[in-house]
Amino acid sequence: MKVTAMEFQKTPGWLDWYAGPSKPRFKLPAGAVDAHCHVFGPSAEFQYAPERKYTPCDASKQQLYALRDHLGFYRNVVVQATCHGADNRAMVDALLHSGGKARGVATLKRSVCDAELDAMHAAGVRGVRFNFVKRLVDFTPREELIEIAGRIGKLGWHVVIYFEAVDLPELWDFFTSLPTAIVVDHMGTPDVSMPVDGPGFELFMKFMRDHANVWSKVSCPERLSKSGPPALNGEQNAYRDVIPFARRIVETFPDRVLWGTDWPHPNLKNHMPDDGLLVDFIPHIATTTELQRRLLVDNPMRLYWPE
Ligand code: 0GY
Repeated sequence: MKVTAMEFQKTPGWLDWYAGPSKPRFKLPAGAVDAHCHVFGPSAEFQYAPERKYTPCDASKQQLYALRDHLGFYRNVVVQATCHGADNRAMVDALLHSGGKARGVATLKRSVCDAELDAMHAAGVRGVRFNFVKRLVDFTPREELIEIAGRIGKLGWHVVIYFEAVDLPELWDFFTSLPTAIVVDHMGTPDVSMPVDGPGFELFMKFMRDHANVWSKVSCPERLSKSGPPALNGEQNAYRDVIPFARRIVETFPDRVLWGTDWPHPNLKNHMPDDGLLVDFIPHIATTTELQRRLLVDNPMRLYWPE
């Protein structure tokens, strides 16, 4: 009997990533790092996890690295996507084929053995992602996460956390008990229709202010914006409602911020961004060459390539 590869049907309404992105007008500093991006499959080689909450289109390492070169980045941090569960093979394969220009963030279960951790470290993994976004993952007991954080801390890795802003109060004690550096995805997903000095975002600012081990990715305007993309807004105003939030974080904590494209942009419902225009958003949130260099080069290098 002929064995055929499992075929995966994209989640209905899934938006494919944008082929043919524009060339950014903003010239990235030499050595810039795209510190948040993913690979999906390709599913014929790296199957999607049975427990996944969505089935994406494939987005390969070759396509990711072609985008890197097109946009003018030099390095990537490839973050394990939830559609692959704790099967990190696609992400690790991308690191191994990057010529040392990519590092990674894994998803782990407590069953992972030390030899697997060592192999991931050798491939370039430097962090583990704890995801609390309920539409993306099932619940993992806190004691399992604490155990994992203790183990990866010994390797010098950090914890990346992804959560919805409304859940920060409940997660606060857990987050602040973690022994490693902590990197928050997408600014803790603020509601950007609320004031930038309102209680919701003030709580996030306090989280960063009171805990010197907390970093933030000032990423995903396309996910957070309610005012919308360039086509709706005119290029100068693209994602304008996100600017005060990102700029406040960059200017208050210039040494603890990172930026990433989030390519291939999982789960966007309304529009798929042109990654070139996302790069052109950077000077709106990091307004000086000094801030841009820290955001795009110095900070990610300190965290992912400290050697
Ligand atoms: C992101 C955001 C999302 C998804 C994932 O791993 C993932 O599936 O990260 C999302 O749907 O908000 O950071 O890419």
